[in-house]
Amino acid sequence: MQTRLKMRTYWIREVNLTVKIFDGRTEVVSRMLLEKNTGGRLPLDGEDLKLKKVSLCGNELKEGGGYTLEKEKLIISAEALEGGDQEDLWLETEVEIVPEKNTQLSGLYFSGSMYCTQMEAEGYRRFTYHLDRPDVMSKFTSVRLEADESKCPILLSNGNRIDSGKLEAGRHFAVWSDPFAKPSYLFAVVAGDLASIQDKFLTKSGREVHLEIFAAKEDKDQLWHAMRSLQNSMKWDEDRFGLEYDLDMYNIVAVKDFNMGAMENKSLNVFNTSLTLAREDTATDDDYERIEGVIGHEYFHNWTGNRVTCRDWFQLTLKEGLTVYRDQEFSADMGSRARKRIEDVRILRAAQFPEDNGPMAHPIRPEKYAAIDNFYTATVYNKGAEVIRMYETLLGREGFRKGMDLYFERHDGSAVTCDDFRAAMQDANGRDLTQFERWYLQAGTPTVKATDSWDAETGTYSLTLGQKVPDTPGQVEKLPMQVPVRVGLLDRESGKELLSDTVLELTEESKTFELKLEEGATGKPVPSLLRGFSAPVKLEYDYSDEELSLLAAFDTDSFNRWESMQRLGSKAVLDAFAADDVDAFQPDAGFMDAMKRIVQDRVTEDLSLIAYALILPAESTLMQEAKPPIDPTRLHAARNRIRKVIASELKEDLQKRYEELTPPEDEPYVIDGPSASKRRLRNVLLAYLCTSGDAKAAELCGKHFKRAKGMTDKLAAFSCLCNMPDSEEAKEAIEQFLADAKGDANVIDKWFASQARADVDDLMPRVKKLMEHPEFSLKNPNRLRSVVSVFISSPQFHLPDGSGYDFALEMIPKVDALNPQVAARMANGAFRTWRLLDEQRQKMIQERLAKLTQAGLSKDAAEIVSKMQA
Ligand code: HT7
Ligand code: ZN
Repeated sequence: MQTRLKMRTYWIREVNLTVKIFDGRTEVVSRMLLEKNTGGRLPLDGEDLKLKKVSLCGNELKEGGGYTLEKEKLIISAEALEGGDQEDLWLETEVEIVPEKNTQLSGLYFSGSMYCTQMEAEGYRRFTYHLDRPDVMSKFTSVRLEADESKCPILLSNGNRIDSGKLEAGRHFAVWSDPFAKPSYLFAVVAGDLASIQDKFLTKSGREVHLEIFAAKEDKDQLWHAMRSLQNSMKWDEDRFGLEYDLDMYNIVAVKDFNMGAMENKSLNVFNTSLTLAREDTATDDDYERIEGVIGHEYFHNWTGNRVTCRDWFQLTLKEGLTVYRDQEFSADMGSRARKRIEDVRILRAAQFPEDNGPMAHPIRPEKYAAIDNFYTATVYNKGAEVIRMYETLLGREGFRKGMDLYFERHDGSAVTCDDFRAAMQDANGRDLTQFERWYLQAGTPTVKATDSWDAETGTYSLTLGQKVPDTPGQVEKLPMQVPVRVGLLDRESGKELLSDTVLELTEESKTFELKLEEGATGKPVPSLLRGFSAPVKLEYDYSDEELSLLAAFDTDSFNRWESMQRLGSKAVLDAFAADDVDAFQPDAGFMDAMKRIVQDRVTEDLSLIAYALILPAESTLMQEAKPPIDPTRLHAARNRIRKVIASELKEDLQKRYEELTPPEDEPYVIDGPSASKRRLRNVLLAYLCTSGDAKAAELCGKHFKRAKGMTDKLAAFSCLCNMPDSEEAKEAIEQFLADAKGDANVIDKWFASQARADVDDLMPRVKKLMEHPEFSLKNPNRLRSVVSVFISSPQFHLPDGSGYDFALEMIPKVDALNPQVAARMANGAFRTWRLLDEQRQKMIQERLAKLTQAGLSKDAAEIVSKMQA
């Protein structure tokens, strides 16, 4: 268990590598220039390495005479290190590894047409011996790659290619040199038979950067969206933060086997193909947007992560929270800011709030970990981004920029902490941000409770805000946070704004603010609270349905217009959930009227905002709002019931709007924001029109499927058809979709995922059948996620017979034997909400967790299973 930093005895200032790739084995020779820090013995990290030779300043060391081997450590003795008289201390190690057998996808591994690396967080130690920690920054002056030229014509690493040439026996080499010192986690190698597209970017100071994106040959025509996204990211970072690219070359490689989304290795990003490849018939509008965002994210890391990196992995949010914030801002500027904010908060609520409220709850700067890979979480990333956003809310956009400038001025080229970032924000703005540190220290989603009063005589509106940070495993009795609460006030009758955007700063447990209206009011104003979701908290205020309807219609804050509809929707579902007969439940007329107004809204230009207003809160979000113990099957039925009532009572309006949005057959398919929003709304309407699951619904869906010109519409119809699997239309579509995929892995993943999340009672046997399909594989994380992880987050996973839980019990050890990182995520996804469930399900899960404890799991999976039980 890591809880604090260990002292370093030496630094590694320079690295020269020779990597010789052969079929079935790879030799890695690492020459490291050491610099004494405290002195003493030098423990180097290494995992699954076959050690061939160790030498120091040209003299071979022997085991027991110069070095010892311990579990996952090569220890160079203090005597050997201090015994010589050379000025430069060059340590050389020679190891052999087998990338072809590396199913963990950490270190150097083989994936289809290429060898590639994934070093973050601790993969470099699976490649060669090293001080594998982010504060050890070294110049990789010479990285020589050798391989068979016909199998691996492309040889890539970080920085610039400084030499290349032919060798004997059909082999060739390339030598790369990176002028920037970097930690080992940013090192990368790619070798394979790849195709590429090329373009360039001229930086603001006139540097011409060669841009190249590589992929398997058959995917070459799906790379242009990634290229445009990269160019847009480079321009945006210059415009918004004054940050310019610093090398002459920027390469991206798309790989099909990858544990996460992408990796920001210096000048050689490696991407999951699912976040790189896009063509209108293979990728949805959401995919296009995600790709743009992640290309931006990895590019932005060049400054926030690479030029300024983390002192240790506890500081992970320093680079990840900040970079997510930056990619969110980039996407907001490229598309619609209002829509992006809603999307980001939807993700936060669906993925991070459950984490904060479950056994894995941790502060954005975790206090301890067994496997750091388990802490690449929604808390570190998404809540971390919200924390960065609060600096901006508190300091203003200009103040935030001043803080960023000072941060780079102070820390460029070093490995620092979250405190250093906070200090830069504080010092650049002359503000005391001491209390703000609590956002880094305390886990759990704070609750902010608002109450108010109105003095009609003096026209004074008083708002009292109280906060509470909940207890979380291992953390109790927390201190008040510094919470920026953005508010406005609306007139109760006309909906007119009486007080425009004002940021209140809540620093105590409770405080009353007296707000001065900008205009006369007809009665007690209606507060619009936490505008733009100005802090990652749960806001409690006793809104009436009428007040929510008023906000939904008139609030000038687009986020709170959406939020009001979410509150109404949530209330409707939870009322149905509590009703004696869920299937006969009738929601309030006020809610139905508000829904009707939204469907009939012909004024709002951004159709995505209408689409999102019509979508009820996700089940994982509702799970956080319902009172435990919760029967998830009943919650699912309650949400479905409300959807069905909307569909039947508003049928004509839904149908009319759907038809209005149906494009003429000859209309060309365009990929841009307004067209995507149009499709989004039309597809939300389609899903409502299909809730009945009857023959008419199947017919409509079948038609939508056949007429679809791009993947967005095709997948929307396909997903609905998977909910009616016995219809002829569905059977036909299931065959057609797979045939149309023509072997494209991303499309086949969609085919699997839509079926694995279908809303059908017999989902479990269907999923097992899907796993017998020849295209299914346990080894490819995307494919595995598209079936197993998707099923595990479906309501059917919780069927009362426990078959879903048995399935997880069977799958987790199987996957763990191949890929611990993926297995750990699976275990987390399966069981993290178990304490919210009813007694019977809790008991069933406890039994499975106890069995998993005995299953000899990896460090990654074992940490999750043990936390679940704590
Ligand atoms: N910084 C990257 C993290 C990452 C990663 C972490 C653990 C295991 C595999 C991984 N692949 C990528 C991605 C990012 O946040 O930019
Ligand atoms: Zn990142």
